Amino acid sequence: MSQDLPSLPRRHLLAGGGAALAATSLAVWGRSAAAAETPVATAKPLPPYAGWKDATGLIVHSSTTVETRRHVFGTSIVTPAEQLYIRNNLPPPDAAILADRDAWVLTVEGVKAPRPLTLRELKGLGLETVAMVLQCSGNGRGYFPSKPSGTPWQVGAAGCVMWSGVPVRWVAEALGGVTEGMKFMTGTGGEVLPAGVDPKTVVVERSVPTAAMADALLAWEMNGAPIPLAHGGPLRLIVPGYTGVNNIKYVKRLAFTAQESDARIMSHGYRMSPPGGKGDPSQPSVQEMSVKSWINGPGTDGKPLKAGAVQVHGVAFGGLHPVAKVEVSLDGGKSWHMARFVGPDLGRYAWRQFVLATRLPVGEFTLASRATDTAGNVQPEVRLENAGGYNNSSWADHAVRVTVA
Ligand SMILES: Nc1nc2c(c(=O)[nH]1)N[C@H]1C(S)=C(S)[C@@H](COP(=O)(O)O)O[C@H]1N2
Ligand SMILES: [Mo]
Repeated sequence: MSQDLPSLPRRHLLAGGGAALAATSLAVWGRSAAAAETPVATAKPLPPYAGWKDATGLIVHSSTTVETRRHVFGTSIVTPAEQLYIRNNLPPPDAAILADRDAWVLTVEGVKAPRPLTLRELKGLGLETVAMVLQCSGNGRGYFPSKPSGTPWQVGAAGCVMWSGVPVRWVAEALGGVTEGMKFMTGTGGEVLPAGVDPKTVVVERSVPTAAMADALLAWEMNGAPIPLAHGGPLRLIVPGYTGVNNIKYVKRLAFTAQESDARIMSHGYRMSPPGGKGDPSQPSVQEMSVKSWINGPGTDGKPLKAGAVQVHGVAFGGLHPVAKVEVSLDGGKSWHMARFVGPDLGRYAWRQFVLATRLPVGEFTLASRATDTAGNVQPEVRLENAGGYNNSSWADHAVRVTVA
């Protein structure tokens, strides 16, 4: 079977060992780039700050990058904290910052009456909940044949999460409103920066257009519990519809600014650079998410799939626009069938679960899904090539090959 995996990233072969890898990947691989998962047996351990997570459901790429396994995504919309991916650009702060959560201080700038606010004060200013797809800009990078540097995420650098907190616009109002001429909302992470380097080159600081403020939250709760350190507790900026990096963890500063942040992660990071190129401020920034879907099962867990009735299921979301419909193909995109949405609609920023009830006879099938949003944007067949491996929404790359016995 290994000859069927020509484009498997070499690092996976080295990490897994040929035999173990072939055994676990028989049932699942993408069409244009192999999607074999790292075997559990050879997995790295979870980092201590995330030791409470469900190790068997996760691929640990490094101590700061942990991915949800495709077959582990459930069918009831919300991604449990134990299974949610982690991405830290810097080591997370010490857990001591959670000892007295309410004492956490956020400085707010670019408003008429700027002043620091404690989390305790923020809790008094408003309360809202939003269900939101949190997705790393590089989710799907593992399917780029060009093997861009960065974590080779497959589908699992994403989750649908419930966040509770105070709407940013109410915080701004409480401080006299946003100062005129401020075009951006800039959040700064509270990590301790390494000594001896220019802070601008390492700080996690991102700017989004102030329009994003309409639905943004300063959140202290995730899926019904205080936000764990791994996910940005005690306080996190939530910017629905925008890629993961804009959702600043351990947020210590919120500023309405005339210019985008000049931190390197903003000016050079997360740019749509031409293949072979490097990020620079003239290139488009990776910001709003675009319409995307993928199939999560059946047949993605490495176990043999029996012929007969199946419920082909997955997730679909639209970025700034809600998802309107999802089609499923059982033949690699030659023909498409309308899928049905499952379960409640948790709002425009949540993903929808979808299902196609069908029967699969003995054979090999390439299952694919293609979502369309309410603005008419259709998930593309082909990825937009770029040096960083960002924004992969190609339905072909996310297809899964299943063997029915
Ligand atoms: N302070 C801070 N916020 C951050 C990051 C970080 O390194 N530091 N990483 C960003 C990136 S790139 C992503 S994809 C998401 C990951 O969120 P999660 O680890 O809760 O899944 O957080 C974003 N917010
Ligand atoms: Mo990310």
